[in-house]
Amino acid sequence: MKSTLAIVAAVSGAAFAAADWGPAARLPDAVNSPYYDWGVCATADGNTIYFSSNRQNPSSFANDIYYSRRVGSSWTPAQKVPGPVNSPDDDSVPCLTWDDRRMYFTRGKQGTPEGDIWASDWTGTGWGNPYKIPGHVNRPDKWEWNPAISPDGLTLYFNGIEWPGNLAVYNIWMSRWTGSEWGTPSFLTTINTAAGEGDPAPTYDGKYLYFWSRRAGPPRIHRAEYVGGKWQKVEELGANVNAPGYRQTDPFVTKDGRYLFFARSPYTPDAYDIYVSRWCEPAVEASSLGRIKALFR
Ligand SMILES: [Ca+2]
Ligand SMILES: [Ca+2]
Ligand SMILES: [Ca+2]
Repeated sequence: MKSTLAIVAAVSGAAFAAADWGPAARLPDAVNSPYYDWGVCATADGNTIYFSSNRQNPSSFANDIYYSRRVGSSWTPAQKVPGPVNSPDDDSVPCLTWDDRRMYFTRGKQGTPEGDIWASDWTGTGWGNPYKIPGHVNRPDKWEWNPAISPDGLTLYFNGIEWPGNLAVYNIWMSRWTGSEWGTPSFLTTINTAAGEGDPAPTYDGKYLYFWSRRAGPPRIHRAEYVGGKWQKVEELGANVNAPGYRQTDPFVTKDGRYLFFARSPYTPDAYDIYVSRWCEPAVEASSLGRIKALFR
């Protein structure tokens, strides 16, 4: 990843590395199972994660939504979200609004062309009865997958799977809240390719949209920058996140921007686990810092 700092370093000859995502750690077995564990997001304080897993239905793709809490340096054993969020169908890929008050997720019947984005509101004591989101996002004949919500709660990003207009099976779409419903989705032309893109995740500062792309082979995590009113300047994350020989999907950056959760699976067996990486600032030498400040004056 190139950054302004890296360019400055090259110019000034200072000895430090660019800011980047650090080496990724697999979350412990309290969270991960031998089956699919993926579709991860976190609460605003970064201390509770929600994710989907098919550990109770490993022969099918009927996932449920689980949560785990960080306590110090460990994580509590993952538990299924109690109440009506989980059903006998596939309940997957949750995301939260940035005030933690609403959960969006995908619910669908395996073996049918039908999967939709649902929402559940926090009642103060638990997650309430889920409902299909109103408006023009959910098609009756296709799956809508992996919702993600903008910081203001008014833009919904998602995968339209095999949607008319796609360049690949998976591509990223967005819809804006009109005041009463989700408006007609638009295709993210500046990001999508014929290789396929998925699992959009905007950062809270509004600067980046993380997602996976197959543009360089197997799914790897990329990010686009919001410049001039468009998502563009797509770059692939480095090898700390995109490990050679693995697939990387389901990125989520915590509200404070310090942690990147994502899912990683070997090519075979196909069994995703959840990982986390921390944003690392370079160790800047005091003398170098003086030169950098001089360059920015
Ligand atoms: Ca389920
Ligand atoms: Ca649908
Ligand atoms: Ca797993």
